[in-house]
Amino acid sequence: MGNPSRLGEHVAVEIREQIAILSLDRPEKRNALDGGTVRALGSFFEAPPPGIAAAVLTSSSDHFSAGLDLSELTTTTVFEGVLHSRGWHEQFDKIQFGTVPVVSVLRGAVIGGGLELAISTHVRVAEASAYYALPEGSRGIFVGGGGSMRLPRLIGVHRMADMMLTGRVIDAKAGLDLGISQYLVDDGEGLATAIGLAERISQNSPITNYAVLQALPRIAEMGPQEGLFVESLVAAISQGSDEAKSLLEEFLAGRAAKVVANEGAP
Ligand code: 1HE
Repeated sequence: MGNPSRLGEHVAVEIREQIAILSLDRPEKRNALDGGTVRALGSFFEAPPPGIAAAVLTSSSDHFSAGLDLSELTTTTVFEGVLHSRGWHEQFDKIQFGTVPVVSVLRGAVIGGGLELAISTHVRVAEASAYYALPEGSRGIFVGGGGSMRLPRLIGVHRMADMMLTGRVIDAKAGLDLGISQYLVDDGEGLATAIGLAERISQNSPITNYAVLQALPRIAEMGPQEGLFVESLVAAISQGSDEAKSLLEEFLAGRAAKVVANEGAP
């Protein structure tokens, strides 16, 4: 059974066996992200409860997040603005480069800092209602939660520039085609889909999941020869684990699941 509790003021947490379900829960402000919420998310992923193998990040309402709580920037100095943004970087890095794979459920507004949070997660399931925008240009600000580093890697600098310059809103289908989400489901089906994916992820060998979170994004940033060498090291470390040996033996003895065509199709 679950045990809902809270993480800071605006995040509900439920633990279901090996899966942690975190719900942004500030519907009256469309899940606008204040400093306390960003820090609470980072603290959770910096030191997940023992036994948690995967997490789901969702929303308790119709919107994932309207982005930065704009009321926080009205009196900040330039230097405070730098520290504010650096704080988001630190917390979102704890998600992307943590130990627990995170599946997010995107619906309604996924805007500004909400989009930056979403793309710090590893697998994104969009419901049909999801839409993505970067209205920073119209607010006189710039992305500050890692968007200029993460989003161009997903959709390209030119598309991000278009979103910021023109205020273009990307719908859920276009977001799937661009890679903002990896899955697109009907409204109301996101959470069940995400939990199913998290359960599947939690059955993997922990060392493989760790390598996917820690090694894969780093290798992708390396030159080809450096990347290939590091890949060999990570492959050797993973295959050397006792768990890998027993999983390989299970397959060879005909006791492990086979790959099934079309399994997990979006
Ligand atoms: C907010 C915020 C917010 C809503 N900060 N309070 N993000 C934006 O520029 C998006 C701004 N929000 C919107 O465009 C709309 O609110 C929505 C499309 C998301 C939803 O519209 P709607 O009609 O359902 O709700 P609403 O009436 O606009 O908002 C409900 C309340 O939430 C209202 O407050 P109230 O006291 O009048 O009830 C809004 O003021 C409040 N609210 N969004 C603060 N974002 C690390 S850098 C990242 C930089 C960014 O994220 S820039 C993008 C910011």
